[in-house]
Amino acid sequence: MFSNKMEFKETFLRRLEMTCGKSFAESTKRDQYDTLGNMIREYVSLNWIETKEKNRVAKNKQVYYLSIEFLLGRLLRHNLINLKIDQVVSEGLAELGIHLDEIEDVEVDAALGNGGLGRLAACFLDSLASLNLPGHGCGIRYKHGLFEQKIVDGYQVELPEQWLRHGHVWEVRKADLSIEVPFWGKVEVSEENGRMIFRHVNAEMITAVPYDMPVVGYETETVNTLRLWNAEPSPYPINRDIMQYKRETESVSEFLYPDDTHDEGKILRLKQQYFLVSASIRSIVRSYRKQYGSLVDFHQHISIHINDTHPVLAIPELMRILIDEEQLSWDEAWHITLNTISYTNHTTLAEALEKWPIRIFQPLLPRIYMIVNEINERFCKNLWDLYPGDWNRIEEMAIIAHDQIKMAHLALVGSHSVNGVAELHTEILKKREMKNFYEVYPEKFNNKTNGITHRRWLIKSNPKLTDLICDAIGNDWIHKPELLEKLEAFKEDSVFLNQMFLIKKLNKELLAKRIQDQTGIVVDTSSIFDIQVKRLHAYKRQLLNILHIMHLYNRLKEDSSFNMYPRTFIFGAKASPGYYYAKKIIKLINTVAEKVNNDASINGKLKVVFLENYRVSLAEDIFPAADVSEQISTASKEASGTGNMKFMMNGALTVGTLDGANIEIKDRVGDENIFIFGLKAEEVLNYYQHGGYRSMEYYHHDKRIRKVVDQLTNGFFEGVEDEFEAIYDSLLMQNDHYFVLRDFASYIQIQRDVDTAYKNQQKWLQMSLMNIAKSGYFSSDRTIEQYAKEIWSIKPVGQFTTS
Ligand code: CBF
Repeated sequence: MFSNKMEFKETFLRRLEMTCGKSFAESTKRDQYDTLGNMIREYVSLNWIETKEKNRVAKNKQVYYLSIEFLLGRLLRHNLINLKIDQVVSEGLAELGIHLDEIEDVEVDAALGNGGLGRLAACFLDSLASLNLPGHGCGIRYKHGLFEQKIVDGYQVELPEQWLRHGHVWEVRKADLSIEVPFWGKVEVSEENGRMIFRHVNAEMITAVPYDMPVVGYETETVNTLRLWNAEPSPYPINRDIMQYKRETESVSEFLYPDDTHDEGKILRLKQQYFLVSASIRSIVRSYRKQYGSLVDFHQHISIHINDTHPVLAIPELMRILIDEEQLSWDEAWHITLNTISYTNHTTLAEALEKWPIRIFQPLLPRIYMIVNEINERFCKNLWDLYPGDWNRIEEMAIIAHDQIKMAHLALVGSHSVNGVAELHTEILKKREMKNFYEVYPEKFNNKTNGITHRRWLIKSNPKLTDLICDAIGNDWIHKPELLEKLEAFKEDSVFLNQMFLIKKLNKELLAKRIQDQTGIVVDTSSIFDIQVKRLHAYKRQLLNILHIMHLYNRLKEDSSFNMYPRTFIFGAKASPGYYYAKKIIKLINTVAEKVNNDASINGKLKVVFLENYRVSLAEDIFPAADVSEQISTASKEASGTGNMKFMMNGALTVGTLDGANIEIKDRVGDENIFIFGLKAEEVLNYYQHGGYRSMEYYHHDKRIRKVVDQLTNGFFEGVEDEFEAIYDSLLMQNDHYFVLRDFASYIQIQRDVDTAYKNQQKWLQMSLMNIAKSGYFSSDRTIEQYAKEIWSIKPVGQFTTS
């Protein structure tokens, strides 16, 4: 399409006129964005076709990553970088008087996910393509992604997100590949030639229409596919009000559920899950049959990964196809299914473990229910053989018990691999949460510590640091991120460290400008930028952070000689709309911000900023500007975390508990380059099991605690006296389930250590350097290589086009 700047400009101008029907002079930024986006999508289409063809001809084993969430963010710049045409394009545009940044700003984030789990799926897609691995995503094309957050008077207000309002240049609708997904109806059972035949009749069909997006690998010809399914009315006849049917149908892909840790318990959620699974598996099987005919070797050529339990119906759905359509025996079908499906667990939070009442499940998915029931019966029978007479154990482990279907149990039984997302998390699964299952299937359990794509989270979001690294150690680390370790050699190089300092300063200035534009708050860029950005949840303990800020404020007010390095505390967090407590924390952060930021007597030593509508594109500006990364969850609660890795890769130092992947970060950077505090997981779990913690004692014995807790309700925040009662009660009346007060003293102390450390700039920069140098392990390339080798057995194909 173009191979140099001149050609690019010519093509761009021609295409702009042709697609928008306007002259260049008349064109808007959106016209320019659409033109460029379409051009780039077409630019990759030959390789897209070629990749599919290569996989088909070579009969490569493929993996399909089924996920109810893909938190993609923006794609324009990311694709330009991966194609290595970002420079040609930005220079070409500049010669036309267009700034690429401005065009990029037109792109709305594709926010089809809530947080960690969805963003992980997006990072994995990037790594799969960049490593030339045949791996594709399957998800839902929600009309509205995660809600847009506004802060009004300190409160979160939710607005529907509208990413498709202007269309989406990266997708291709493939209506000819639509799939009919059946719901409701009943199953007729008959016997024909000695075989049981199951017919799902009177079903109501929903048409799943695929929209494919190219997933472009870095410096490679590989272009994989992300297939998102759109729910549309089916042309099949229905016996009911057509308008109601249309509304109900479309609602299946209308909204992303705005929570990844609570089971909303809605029928629509179950519909979404089966819709995703059924459409994806039927379409995988359809193309498989075209190539191979029979499904007997399916598992040799196809791997299906389920990202948490949301797509777990993949297990009975594949069984259904193999038995009802392919006419295999139960045992044959089970062998294929088990060897095809693998499962990742992302959390041990009880409220996230999905359970469906039979009364909802059975009528909606009658044939699938029969299969789940059969799986359960066979499983319980096996358990009986293993543990004769141990009813309690069997009842606890059953897939169906007390009129409910336990999705995690189905996943554990029907997958050949079960992995946690960080070492500690996997150990907790094995030793506690899934102990019974681990005893039966020890060979299934394994760990795959999460990772992040360094292409988005370093190369794209921090170009200056990227250039500095390349100047210092060359470019090889881009393909082998563990080579970032070579940076260690610059630990004593004051010129290099000073450049790091200047880059951080520049990134802080950019963020400061954004803060001022968005909130009006002026922040001091020489202060410590101390940042906590993630979903708002009690276990993530944004409360601990804000109570500590209140404590610092108290110190500054009480003691004019209190010496602290100026700090800017920055928050970004969305609370699930129905999560009352989390919303109160947002209000508290904003209330503290209001008070602290407007108190001239503290001489700007403390600033508090809440950035609204935290999302991928905002995160890309935040991570590069951070000095301190807050990873302060109650130990044992955060399965892994991935923000911790993004901060580290951009040179921020972690203040964290020994939770999730923080532990592995500490193991790599060493105790001297991280700030660890608080209870350990073992201690927390022992408290939960045996009791012994009384938050009231901490309140009474530590006057620093008493002061901040009392301030929640004693009128310290004028006009909002009743606002924070729920928080006060959670800490004292409900015995502080997340150990905020228990960890408070140790948190104050570690924050003093941060203060002292930052004052020694040279030392701080060395610590920061060590974090960047050791971050290569946390690239999702390493994680995906492990999945590819140890779970999916897939191999790279294709070759790099350039060096
Ligand atoms: O594994 C990715 C992330 O998933 C979660 O966000 C999740 O279960 N939804 C966990 O809470 C994170 O710890 C984890 O990093």
